[in-house]
Amino acid sequence: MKPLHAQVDWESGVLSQGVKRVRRVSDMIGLYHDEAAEQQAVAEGDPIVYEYTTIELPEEANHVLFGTTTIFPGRVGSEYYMTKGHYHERRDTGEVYVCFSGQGRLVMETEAGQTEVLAMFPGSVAYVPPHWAHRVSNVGDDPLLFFAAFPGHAGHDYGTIAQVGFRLRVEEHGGEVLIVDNT
Ligand code: M6P
Ligand code: ZN
Repeated sequence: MKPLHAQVDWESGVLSQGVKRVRRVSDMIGLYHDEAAEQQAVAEGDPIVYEYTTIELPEEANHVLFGTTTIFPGRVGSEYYMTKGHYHERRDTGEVYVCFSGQGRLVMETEAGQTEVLAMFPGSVAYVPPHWAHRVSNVGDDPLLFFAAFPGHAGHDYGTIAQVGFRLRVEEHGGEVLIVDNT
């Protein structure tokens, strides 16, 4: 294939030439801790939690997939708006995150039970090594925009997270960001 060129819209975070996907609270049922708050949010207009745009490329090991994500500010109960989060189907693949704007937390864990939380802020770069599940929460009052890149054959495994959940939750309590242990 030929090289390609795209552009990030700094306002919306949308990547030109990409395919945009929208995730609402109803797309994430069971992922937030507070089920009643989830149902209430869906009943009260089912807000958009995040959007992500990826440029469609071959899902092969020698390619690098990339895209941008915008997580809107908000909470379901005490829990900040977040991405679904996933392991890679191919566990031996990593990912790079570059934050453009906003304030977030990158929550990671391994199947062996290790956990890690890194702050995301404008200019922060985070590396998710192979074997770590990853999810991002927006802990600020503005949209959180970031760029991600990962090997083409990585694949997304949402099932493991849907079944067992993340060990850590990112919540607001008394105006503070709190990392709560689910286990
Ligand atoms: C980032 C990348 C993508 C991911 C997207 C949304 O852009 O990690 O691979 O699809 O965020 O996150 P999720 O797939 O967990 O909903
Ligand atoms: Zn990933």
